[in-house]
Amino acid sequence: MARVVVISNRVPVPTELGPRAGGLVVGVKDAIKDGGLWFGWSGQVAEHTGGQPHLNRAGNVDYATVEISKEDYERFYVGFTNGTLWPLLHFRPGLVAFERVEFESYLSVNRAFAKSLLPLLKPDDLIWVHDYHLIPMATELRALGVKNRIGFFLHVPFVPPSLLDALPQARRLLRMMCDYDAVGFQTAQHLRDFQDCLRSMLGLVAVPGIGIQTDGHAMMPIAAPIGIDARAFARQAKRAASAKATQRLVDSLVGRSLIIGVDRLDYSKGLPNRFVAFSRLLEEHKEHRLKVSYLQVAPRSREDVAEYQRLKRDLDRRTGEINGRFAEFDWVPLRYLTRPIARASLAGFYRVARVGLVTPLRDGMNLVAKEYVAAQDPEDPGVLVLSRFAGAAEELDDAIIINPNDSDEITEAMHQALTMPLAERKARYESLFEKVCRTTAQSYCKDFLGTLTRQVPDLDIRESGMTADHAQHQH
Ligand code: GDG
Repeated sequence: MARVVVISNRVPVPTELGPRAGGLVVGVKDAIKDGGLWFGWSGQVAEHTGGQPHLNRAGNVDYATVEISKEDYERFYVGFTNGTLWPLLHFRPGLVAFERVEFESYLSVNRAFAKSLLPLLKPDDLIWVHDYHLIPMATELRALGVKNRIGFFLHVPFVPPSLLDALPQARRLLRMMCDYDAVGFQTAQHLRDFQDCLRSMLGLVAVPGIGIQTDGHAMMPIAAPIGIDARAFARQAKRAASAKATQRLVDSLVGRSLIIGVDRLDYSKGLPNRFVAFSRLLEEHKEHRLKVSYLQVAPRSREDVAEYQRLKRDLDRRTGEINGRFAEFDWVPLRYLTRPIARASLAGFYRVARVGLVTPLRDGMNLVAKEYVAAQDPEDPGVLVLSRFAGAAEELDDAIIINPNDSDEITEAMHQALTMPLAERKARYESLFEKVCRTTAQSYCKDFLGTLTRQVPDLDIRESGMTADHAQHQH
Protein backbone atom coordinates (compact mmCIF):
# COMPACT_ATOMS: atom_id res chain seq x y z
CA MET A 1 0.00 0.00 0.00
CA ALA A 2 1.27 3.47 -0.90
CA ARG A 3 2.29 5.87 1.86
CA VAL A 4 -0.54 8.15 3.02
CA VAL A 5 0.33 11.81 3.42
CA VAL A 6 -2.22 13.60 5.58
CA ILE A 7 -2.39 17.37 5.33
CA SER A 8 -4.46 19.23 7.89
CA ASN A 9 -4.38 22.70 9.36
CA ARG A 10 -3.25 21.52 12.78
CA VAL A 11 -0.95 18.55 13.36
CA PRO A 12 -1.05 16.48 16.56
CA VAL A 13 2.72 16.43 17.07
CA PRO A 14 3.24 13.91 19.89
CA THR A 15 5.41 16.30 21.91
CA GLU A 16 2.44 18.60 22.52
CA LEU A 17 1.57 18.72 26.19
CA GLY A 18 -1.81 17.89 27.66
CA PRO A 19 -5.13 16.88 26.09
CA ARG A 20 -6.57 18.83 23.18
CA ALA A 21 -10.14 18.80 21.93
CA GLY A 22 -10.93 18.31 18.26
CA GLY A 23 -12.66 15.71 16.15
CA LEU A 24 -10.41 15.76 13.09
CA VAL A 25 -7.37 14.39 14.86
CA VAL A 26 -9.34 11.69 16.65
CA GLY A 27 -10.86 10.49 13.39
CA VAL A 28 -7.84 10.72 11.12
CA LYS A 29 -5.14 9.26 13.37
CA ASP A 30 -6.17 5.83 12.23
CA ALA A 31 -5.43 6.58 8.57
CA ILE A 32 -1.72 6.64 9.25
CA LYS A 33 -1.35 4.41 12.26
CA ASP A 34 0.61 1.94 10.11
CA GLY A 35 3.00 4.59 8.88
CA GLY A 36 2.77 7.83 6.96
CA LEU A 37 3.43 11.51 6.98
CA TRP A 38 1.29 14.21 8.63
CA PHE A 39 1.89 17.76 7.44
CA GLY A 40 0.42 21.10 8.52
CA TRP A 41 0.63 24.18 10.71
CA SER A 42 2.46 23.85 14.04
CA GLY A 43 0.04 26.24 15.73
CA GLN A 44 2.92 28.74 16.18
CA VAL A 45 3.27 32.18 14.68
CA ALA A 46 6.65 33.17 13.18
CA GLU A 47 8.08 35.81 10.89
CA HIS A 48 7.18 34.01 7.65
CA THR A 49 4.59 31.50 6.51
CA GLY A 50 5.84 28.12 5.31
CA GLY A 51 9.53 27.49 4.67
CA GLN A 52 11.38 24.36 5.60
CA PRO A 53 9.24 22.05 7.76
CA HIS A 54 10.24 20.89 11.27
CA LEU A 55 10.39 17.11 11.32
CA ASN A 56 9.46 14.76 14.19
CA ARG A 57 9.03 11.02 14.19
CA ALA A 58 6.90 8.98 16.59
CA GLY A 59 6.47 5.25 15.99
CA ASN A 60 6.27 4.90 12.24
CA VAL A 61 4.63 8.27 11.62
CA ASP A 62 6.55 11.35 10.48
CA TYR A 63 5.21 14.75 11.42
CA ALA A 64 6.20 17.83 9.43
CA THR A 65 5.09 21.26 10.58
CA VAL A 66 5.50 24.83 9.43
CA GLU A 67 4.61 28.18 10.96
CA ILE A 68 2.47 31.02 9.69
CA SER A 69 3.13 34.76 9.97
CA LYS A 70 1.25 37.04 12.37
CA GLU A 71 -0.49 38.65 9.39
CA ASP A 72 -1.60 35.30 7.99
CA TYR A 73 -2.73 34.21 11.43
CA GLU A 74 -5.08 37.21 11.49
CA ARG A 75 -6.19 37.00 7.86
CA PHE A 76 -6.09 33.28 7.03
CA TYR A 77 -6.91 31.72 10.42
CA VAL A 78 -8.94 34.24 12.41
CA GLY A 79 -10.24 35.81 9.19
CA PHE A 80 -11.18 33.72 6.18
CA THR A 81 -11.24 30.22 7.67
CA ASN A 82 -12.85 30.88 11.03
CA GLY A 83 -14.63 34.19 10.37
CA THR A 84 -15.94 33.38 6.87
CA LEU A 85 -15.95 29.69 5.97
CA TRP A 86 -16.77 28.22 9.39
CA PRO A 87 -19.97 30.25 9.98
CA LEU A 88 -21.01 29.89 6.33
CA LEU A 89 -20.63 26.11 6.34
CA HIS A 90 -22.52 25.96 9.64
CA PHE A 91 -25.52 27.78 8.18
CA ARG A 92 -24.86 31.08 9.98
CA PRO A 93 -24.77 33.69 7.20
CA GLY A 94 -25.39 36.43 9.75
CA LEU A 95 -21.96 35.75 11.26
CA VAL A 96 -20.08 35.63 7.94
CA ALA A 97 -17.52 38.38 7.40
CA PHE A 98 -15.69 38.70 4.10
CA GLU A 99 -12.55 40.66 3.24
CA ARG A 100 -10.68 40.23 -0.03
CA VAL A 101 -7.28 40.53 1.69
CA GLU A 102 -8.26 37.60 3.90
CA PHE A 103 -9.17 35.49 0.90
CA GLU A 104 -5.81 36.40 -0.70
CA SER A 105 -4.07 35.30 2.48
CA TYR A 106 -6.04 32.01 2.36
CA LEU A 107 -4.68 31.36 -1.13
CA SER A 108 -1.13 32.40 -0.29
CA VAL A 109 -0.96 30.24 2.87
CA ASN A 110 -2.09 27.23 0.83
CA ARG A 111 0.56 28.07 -1.81
CA ALA A 112 3.27 28.35 0.84
CA PHE A 113 2.20 25.05 2.46
CA ALA A 114 2.27 23.30 -0.92
CA LYS A 115 5.83 24.56 -1.53
CA SER A 116 6.98 23.45 1.92
CA LEU A 117 5.51 19.99 1.44
CA LEU A 118 6.82 19.43 -2.10
CA PRO A 119 10.35 18.19 -1.20
CA LEU A 120 8.89 15.61 1.21
CA LEU A 121 6.62 13.96 -1.37
CA LYS A 122 7.35 10.64 -3.07
CA PRO A 123 5.92 9.76 -6.50
CA ASP A 124 3.43 7.12 -5.31
CA ASP A 125 2.24 8.87 -2.13
CA LEU A 126 -1.51 9.13 -1.63
CA ILE A 127 -2.18 12.71 -0.56
CA TRP A 128 -5.18 13.24 1.72
CA VAL A 129 -6.09 16.87 2.46
CA HIS A 130 -8.42 17.64 5.36
CA ASP A 131 -10.97 20.35 5.91
CA TYR A 132 -12.01 23.80 4.86
CA HIS A 133 -8.71 25.53 5.66
CA LEU A 134 -7.05 23.77 2.75
CA ILE A 135 -9.51 23.67 -0.16
CA PRO A 136 -6.97 25.26 -2.60
CA MET A 137 -4.27 22.67 -1.79
CA ALA A 138 -4.81 20.41 -4.83
CA THR A 139 -4.76 23.39 -7.19
CA GLU A 140 -1.51 24.62 -5.62
CA LEU A 141 0.15 21.19 -5.64
CA ARG A 142 -0.87 20.61 -9.28
CA ALA A 143 0.63 24.02 -10.18
CA LEU A 144 3.92 22.75 -8.75
CA GLY A 145 3.73 19.68 -10.99
CA VAL A 146 2.52 17.12 -8.42
CA LYS A 147 0.93 14.17 -10.27
CA ASN A 148 -0.04 12.06 -7.24
CA ARG A 149 -3.61 11.20 -6.41
CA ILE A 150 -4.98 13.90 -4.12
CA GLY A 151 -8.15 13.55 -2.05
CA PHE A 152 -10.03 16.05 0.09
CA PHE A 153 -12.34 15.38 3.03
CA LEU A 154 -14.63 18.04 4.48
CA HIS A 155 -15.22 17.49 8.19
CA VAL A 156 -17.91 20.17 8.48
CA PRO A 157 -21.29 20.37 6.71
CA PHE A 158 -21.74 21.61 3.15
CA VAL A 159 -24.46 24.14 2.35
CA PRO A 160 -27.08 24.41 -0.41
CA PRO A 161 -26.47 26.75 -3.37
CA SER A 162 -28.64 29.58 -2.07
CA LEU A 163 -26.33 29.85 0.94
CA LEU A 164 -22.99 29.14 -0.73
CA ASP A 165 -23.76 31.83 -3.28
CA ALA A 166 -23.54 34.45 -0.51
CA LEU A 167 -19.79 33.92 -0.52
CA PRO A 168 -17.82 35.99 -3.00
CA GLN A 169 -15.40 33.52 -4.63
CA ALA A 170 -17.80 30.60 -4.08
CA ARG A 171 -17.45 29.45 -7.69
CA ARG A 172 -13.69 29.63 -7.47
CA LEU A 173 -13.70 27.41 -4.38
CA LEU A 174 -16.01 24.93 -6.09
CA ARG A 175 -13.68 24.78 -9.09
CA MET A 176 -10.75 24.17 -6.75
CA MET A 177 -12.62 21.24 -5.23
CA CYS A 178 -12.87 19.78 -8.73
CA ASP A 179 -9.05 19.67 -8.92
CA TYR A 180 -9.03 16.77 -6.45
CA ASP A 181 -9.38 13.13 -7.50
CA ALA A 182 -11.90 12.44 -4.73
CA VAL A 183 -13.88 14.73 -2.42
CA GLY A 184 -15.53 13.24 0.66
CA PHE A 185 -18.38 14.44 2.89
CA GLN A 186 -19.72 13.23 6.21
CA THR A 187 -23.29 12.53 5.08
CA ALA A 188 -25.44 11.87 2.03
CA GLN A 189 -27.15 15.23 2.69
CA HIS A 190 -23.86 17.19 2.52
CA LEU A 191 -22.98 15.32 -0.66
CA ARG A 192 -26.36 16.24 -2.20
CA ASP A 193 -25.89 19.91 -1.28
CA PHE A 194 -22.42 19.89 -2.87
CA GLN A 195 -23.75 18.30 -6.05
CA ASP A 196 -26.58 20.86 -6.16
CA CYS A 197 -23.97 23.63 -5.93
CA LEU A 198 -21.90 22.12 -8.74
CA ARG A 199 -24.98 21.78 -10.92
CA SER A 200 -26.53 25.16 -10.33
CA MET A 201 -23.39 27.27 -9.96
CA LEU A 202 -20.97 25.60 -12.41
CA GLY A 203 -23.27 23.50 -14.60
CA LEU A 204 -21.43 20.30 -13.63
CA VAL A 205 -23.13 16.95 -13.11
CA ALA A 206 -21.50 13.69 -11.96
CA VAL A 207 -21.33 10.84 -14.45
CA PRO A 208 -21.91 7.47 -12.74
CA GLY A 209 -18.64 5.59 -12.23
CA ILE A 210 -16.53 8.54 -13.34
CA GLY A 211 -17.58 11.54 -11.28
CA ILE A 212 -17.34 15.21 -12.12
CA GLN A 213 -15.32 15.88 -15.25
CA THR A 214 -13.48 19.08 -15.93
CA ASP A 215 -10.67 19.58 -18.47
CA GLY A 216 -9.99 15.89 -18.91
CA HIS A 217 -9.86 15.29 -15.16
CA ALA A 218 -12.33 13.31 -13.05
CA MET A 219 -13.23 14.04 -9.43
CA MET A 220 -15.37 11.54 -7.54
CA PRO A 221 -17.59 13.05 -4.82
CA ILE A 222 -18.60 10.61 -2.08
CA ALA A 223 -20.19 10.40 1.35
CA ALA A 224 -17.74 8.70 3.73
CA PRO A 225 -18.94 9.17 7.31
CA ILE A 226 -16.18 9.39 9.91
CA GLY A 227 -16.25 7.11 12.94
CA ILE A 228 -14.30 6.05 16.00
CA ASP A 229 -12.68 2.76 17.00
CA ALA A 230 -15.80 2.00 19.02
CA ARG A 231 -14.77 -1.36 20.51
CA ALA A 232 -11.43 0.01 21.70
CA PHE A 233 -13.19 3.06 23.18
CA ALA A 234 -15.69 0.76 24.92
CA ARG A 235 -12.78 -1.14 26.52
CA GLN A 236 -11.13 2.12 27.54
CA ALA A 237 -14.38 3.31 29.13
CA LYS A 238 -14.81 0.06 31.05
CA ARG A 239 -11.29 0.38 32.45
CA ALA A 240 -11.74 4.08 33.15
CA ALA A 241 -14.90 3.42 35.17
CA SER A 242 -12.80 2.15 38.05
CA ALA A 243 -10.03 4.74 37.64
CA LYS A 244 -9.47 7.44 40.21
CA ALA A 245 -10.90 10.37 38.24
CA THR A 246 -14.19 8.58 37.51
CA GLN A 247 -14.47 7.43 41.11
CA ARG A 248 -13.97 11.01 42.30
CA LEU A 249 -16.73 12.12 39.96
CA VAL A 250 -19.08 9.36 41.13
CA ASP A 251 -18.34 10.11 44.80
CA SER A 252 -19.07 13.79 44.21
CA LEU A 253 -22.50 12.93 42.80
CA VAL A 254 -23.61 11.20 46.01
CA GLY A 255 -26.15 9.10 44.13
CA ARG A 256 -27.44 11.81 41.76
CA SER A 257 -27.85 11.18 38.04
CA LEU A 258 -25.31 12.78 35.73
CA ILE A 259 -26.03 14.55 32.47
CA ILE A 260 -22.90 15.14 30.39
CA GLY A 261 -22.04 17.44 27.48
CA VAL A 262 -18.60 17.53 25.85
CA ASP A 263 -18.04 20.14 23.16
CA ARG A 264 -15.39 22.59 22.05
CA LEU A 265 -16.60 25.99 23.17
CA ASP A 266 -18.07 26.82 19.75
CA TYR A 267 -21.27 28.59 18.72
CA SER A 268 -22.11 25.73 16.35
CA LYS A 269 -22.58 23.39 19.33
CA GLY A 270 -25.79 25.00 20.59
CA LEU A 271 -24.65 25.45 24.20
CA PRO A 272 -26.82 28.45 25.15
CA ASN A 273 -30.03 26.60 24.17
CA ARG A 274 -28.84 23.59 26.12
CA PHE A 275 -28.29 25.72 29.23
CA VAL A 276 -31.76 27.24 28.82
CA ALA A 277 -33.20 23.73 28.49
CA PHE A 278 -31.48 22.57 31.68
CA SER A 279 -32.74 25.59 33.56
CA ARG A 280 -36.29 24.81 32.36
CA LEU A 281 -35.90 21.18 33.43
CA LEU A 282 -35.23 22.34 36.99
CA GLU A 283 -38.00 24.90 36.75
CA GLU A 284 -40.72 22.70 35.25
CA HIS A 285 -39.79 19.25 36.58
CA LYS A 286 -39.08 20.04 40.20
CA GLU A 287 -38.62 16.34 40.95
CA HIS A 288 -35.16 16.56 39.35
CA ARG A 289 -33.96 19.28 41.71
CA LEU A 290 -31.19 17.94 43.96
CA LYS A 291 -31.37 14.68 41.96
CA VAL A 292 -29.37 15.54 38.87
CA SER A 293 -26.09 17.25 38.02
CA TYR A 294 -25.15 18.45 34.57
CA LEU A 295 -21.43 18.43 33.72
CA GLN A 296 -20.54 20.49 30.67
CA VAL A 297 -16.93 20.08 29.48
CA ALA A 298 -16.35 22.94 27.03
CA PRO A 299 -12.65 23.47 26.27
CA ARG A 300 -11.96 26.99 25.00
CA SER A 301 -11.41 27.15 21.27
CA ARG A 302 -10.39 29.87 18.73
CA GLU A 303 -10.10 32.41 21.49
CA ASP A 304 -8.90 35.16 19.14
CA VAL A 305 -12.15 35.12 17.17
CA ALA A 306 -14.55 37.75 18.57
CA GLU A 307 -17.67 35.56 18.28
CA TYR A 308 -16.06 32.90 20.48
CA GLN A 309 -15.19 35.49 23.12
CA ARG A 310 -18.83 36.64 23.11
CA LEU A 311 -20.04 33.06 23.47
CA LYS A 312 -17.77 32.44 26.44
CA ARG A 313 -18.99 35.57 28.23
CA ASP A 314 -22.58 34.50 27.53
CA LEU A 315 -22.08 30.99 28.92
CA ASP A 316 -20.17 32.25 31.96
CA ARG A 317 -23.13 34.51 32.73
CA ARG A 318 -25.74 31.80 32.16
CA THR A 319 -23.83 29.37 34.41
CA GLY A 320 -23.81 31.94 37.20
CA GLU A 321 -27.53 32.56 36.76
CA ILE A 322 -28.49 28.87 36.80
CA ASN A 323 -26.36 28.01 39.79
CA GLY A 324 -27.29 31.20 41.62
CA ARG A 325 -30.94 30.41 41.15
CA PHE A 326 -31.12 26.66 41.79
CA ALA A 327 -28.04 25.61 43.81
CA GLU A 328 -28.34 24.42 47.39
CA PHE A 329 -25.49 24.62 49.88
CA ASP A 330 -24.69 20.95 49.08
CA TRP A 331 -25.67 20.81 45.38
CA VAL A 332 -24.28 22.63 42.32
CA PRO A 333 -26.62 21.80 39.42
CA LEU A 334 -24.34 22.89 36.57
CA ARG A 335 -20.63 22.08 36.54
CA TYR A 336 -19.02 23.99 33.69
CA LEU A 337 -15.35 23.49 32.75
CA THR A 338 -13.66 25.48 30.00
CA ARG A 339 -10.44 23.48 29.88
CA PRO A 340 -9.89 20.06 28.32
CA ILE A 341 -9.73 16.90 30.39
CA ALA A 342 -7.74 13.73 29.60
CA ARG A 343 -9.33 11.41 27.03
CA ALA A 344 -9.16 8.42 29.37
CA SER A 345 -11.09 10.35 32.03
CA LEU A 346 -13.61 11.44 29.44
CA ALA A 347 -14.32 7.79 28.58
CA GLY A 348 -15.09 7.00 32.23
CA PHE A 349 -17.22 10.14 32.64
CA TYR A 350 -19.35 9.21 29.62
CA ARG A 351 -19.89 5.76 31.09
CA VAL A 352 -21.26 6.95 34.39
CA ALA A 353 -23.50 9.61 32.80
CA ARG A 354 -27.19 8.72 32.56
CA VAL A 355 -27.71 11.21 29.72
CA GLY A 356 -25.38 12.33 26.91
CA LEU A 357 -26.42 15.72 25.53
CA VAL A 358 -25.30 16.39 21.96
CA THR A 359 -27.33 19.31 20.64
CA PRO A 360 -25.34 21.21 17.98
CA LEU A 361 -27.17 23.67 15.73
CA ARG A 362 -25.12 22.13 12.90
CA ASP A 363 -22.29 19.63 12.93
CA GLY A 364 -20.45 17.73 10.22
CA MET A 365 -20.67 14.46 12.16
CA ASN A 366 -20.08 14.86 15.93
CA LEU A 367 -17.83 12.20 17.37
CA VAL A 368 -18.90 12.87 20.95
CA ALA A 369 -22.25 11.23 20.10
CA LYS A 370 -20.42 8.09 18.97
CA GLU A 371 -18.03 8.12 21.93
CA TYR A 372 -20.91 8.44 24.39
CA VAL A 373 -22.67 5.40 22.91
CA ALA A 374 -19.47 3.32 22.77
CA ALA A 375 -18.66 4.09 26.41
CA GLN A 376 -21.94 2.85 27.92
CA ASP A 377 -22.28 -0.11 30.25
CA PRO A 378 -24.41 -2.62 28.25
CA GLU A 379 -26.18 -3.70 31.45
CA ASP A 380 -27.16 -0.20 32.49
CA PRO A 381 -26.73 2.13 29.51
CA GLY A 382 -27.36 5.87 29.46
CA VAL A 383 -29.46 7.70 26.86
CA LEU A 384 -28.17 9.83 23.99
CA VAL A 385 -30.05 13.05 23.19
CA LEU A 386 -28.99 14.05 19.69
CA SER A 387 -29.58 17.03 17.42
CA ARG A 388 -31.14 16.19 14.07
CA PHE A 389 -28.63 18.64 12.54
CA ALA A 390 -25.55 16.65 13.59
CA GLY A 391 -24.30 14.42 10.76
CA ALA A 392 -24.38 11.58 13.30
CA ALA A 393 -28.20 11.71 13.34
CA GLU A 394 -28.28 10.25 9.82
CA GLU A 395 -27.10 6.96 11.36
CA LEU A 396 -27.87 7.17 15.08
CA ASP A 397 -31.63 7.39 14.80
CA ASP A 398 -32.27 5.36 17.97
CA ALA A 399 -31.14 8.30 20.06
CA ILE A 400 -33.77 10.78 21.26
CA ILE A 401 -33.62 13.07 18.24
CA ILE A 402 -34.37 16.75 18.89
CA ASN A 403 -34.44 20.07 17.07
CA PRO A 404 -31.78 22.09 18.91
CA ASN A 405 -33.48 25.40 18.09
CA ASP A 406 -36.33 24.44 20.41
CA SER A 407 -35.09 24.53 24.02
CA ASP A 408 -38.40 23.11 25.25
CA GLU A 409 -37.85 20.05 23.08
CA ILE A 410 -34.41 19.59 24.69
CA THR A 411 -36.01 19.93 28.15
CA GLU A 412 -38.57 17.24 27.30
CA ALA A 413 -35.85 14.98 25.93
CA MET A 414 -33.80 15.37 29.13
CA HIS A 415 -36.83 14.44 31.21
CA GLN A 416 -37.63 11.48 28.97
CA ALA A 417 -34.00 10.29 29.16
CA LEU A 418 -33.80 10.65 32.96
CA THR A 419 -36.97 8.64 33.45
CA MET A 420 -36.55 6.04 30.69
CA PRO A 421 -37.05 2.42 31.83
CA LEU A 422 -34.04 0.09 31.67
CA ALA A 423 -35.55 -2.12 28.95
CA GLU A 424 -35.96 0.82 26.56
CA ARG A 425 -32.48 2.15 27.39
CA LYS A 426 -31.01 -1.25 26.58
CA ALA A 427 -32.94 -1.63 23.33
CA ARG A 428 -31.86 1.79 22.10
CA TYR A 429 -28.26 1.24 23.21
CA GLU A 430 -27.97 -2.14 21.49
CA SER A 431 -29.05 -0.73 18.17
CA LEU A 432 -26.85 2.36 18.54
CA PHE A 433 -23.80 0.36 19.59
CA GLU A 434 -24.17 -1.89 16.57
CA LYS A 435 -24.20 1.23 14.37
CA VAL A 436 -21.14 2.87 15.94
CA CYS A 437 -19.28 -0.41 15.47
CA ARG A 438 -20.27 -0.53 11.81
CA THR A 439 -19.00 2.90 10.73
CA THR A 440 -15.62 3.14 12.39
CA ALA A 441 -12.37 5.07 11.97
CA GLN A 442 -11.11 2.09 9.96
CA SER A 443 -14.12 1.86 7.66
CA TYR A 444 -13.96 5.63 7.09
CA CYS A 445 -10.33 5.45 5.95
CA LYS A 446 -10.96 2.38 3.85
CA ASP A 447 -13.98 3.94 2.11
CA PHE A 448 -12.24 7.20 1.37
CA LEU A 449 -8.87 5.80 0.32
CA GLY A 450 -10.64 3.12 -1.73
CA THR A 451 -12.34 5.84 -3.76
CA LEU A 452 -9.13 7.85 -4.02
CA THR A 453 -7.23 4.90 -5.45
CA ARG A 454 -9.98 3.73 -7.78
CA GLN A 455 -9.18 3.16 -11.42
CA VAL A 456 -10.41 6.18 -13.35
CA PRO A 457 -10.55 6.23 -17.12
CA ASP A 458 -8.75 9.61 -17.15
CA LEU A 459 -7.04 9.00 -20.45
CA ASP A 460 -10.27 8.07 -22.19
CA ILE A 461 -11.77 11.31 -21.01
CA ARG A 462 -8.80 13.29 -22.24
CA GLU A 463 -8.80 11.53 -25.60
CA SER A 464 -12.49 11.98 -26.18
CA GLY A 465 -12.12 15.62 -25.11
CA MET A 466 -15.16 15.41 -22.89
CA THR A 467 -16.03 18.64 -21.10
CA ALA A 468 -18.32 19.68 -18.35
CA ASP A 469 -21.02 20.51 -20.90
CA HIS A 470 -20.72 17.10 -22.55
CA ALA A 471 -20.99 15.47 -19.18
CA GLN A 472 -24.10 17.41 -18.37
CA HIS A 473 -25.80 16.47 -21.63
CA GLN A 474 -24.87 12.84 -21.23
CA HIS A 475 -26.45 12.60 -17.80
C1 GDG B 1 -14.96 18.48 13.57
C2 GDG B 1 -16.40 18.66 13.07
C3 GDG B 1 -16.67 16.18 13.02
C4 GDG B 1 -13.75 17.40 23.37
N1 GDG B 1 -13.47 17.91 24.58
C5 GDG B 1 -12.40 17.25 25.04
C6 GDG B 1 -12.02 16.31 24.09
N2 GDG B 1 -12.86 16.42 23.07
C7 GDG B 1 -12.84 15.56 21.89
C8 GDG B 1 -14.07 14.70 21.84
C9 GDG B 1 -14.14 14.37 20.36
C10 GDG B 1 -13.56 15.62 19.74
O1 GDG B 1 -12.83 16.33 20.72
C11 GDG B 1 -14.64 16.54 19.23
O2 GDG B 1 -15.11 16.02 18.03
P1 GDG B 1 -16.49 16.43 17.38
O3 GDG B 1 -16.70 15.55 16.22
O4 GDG B 1 -17.55 16.29 18.42
O5 GDG B 1 -16.40 17.98 17.00
P2 GDG B 1 -15.31 19.00 16.31
O6 GDG B 1 -14.13 19.20 17.16
O7 GDG B 1 -16.08 20.23 15.99
O8 GDG B 1 -14.85 18.24 14.98
C12 GDG B 1 -17.28 17.50 13.51
C13 GDG B 1 -15.20 16.09 13.39
O9 GDG B 1 -14.46 17.25 12.97
C14 GDG B 1 -14.54 14.85 12.78
O10 GDG B 1 -14.75 14.81 11.42
O11 GDG B 1 -17.35 15.11 13.62
O12 GDG B 1 -18.57 17.63 12.98
O13 GDG B 1 -16.94 19.90 13.55
O14 GDG B 1 -13.32 13.28 20.05
O15 GDG B 1 -13.92 13.60 22.68
N3 GDG B 1 -10.98 15.48 24.24
C15 GDG B 1 -10.29 15.57 25.41
N4 GDG B 1 -10.59 16.47 26.38
C16 GDG B 1 -11.66 17.32 26.24
O16 GDG B 1 -11.94 18.11 27.14
N5 GDG B 1 -9.24 14.76 25.61
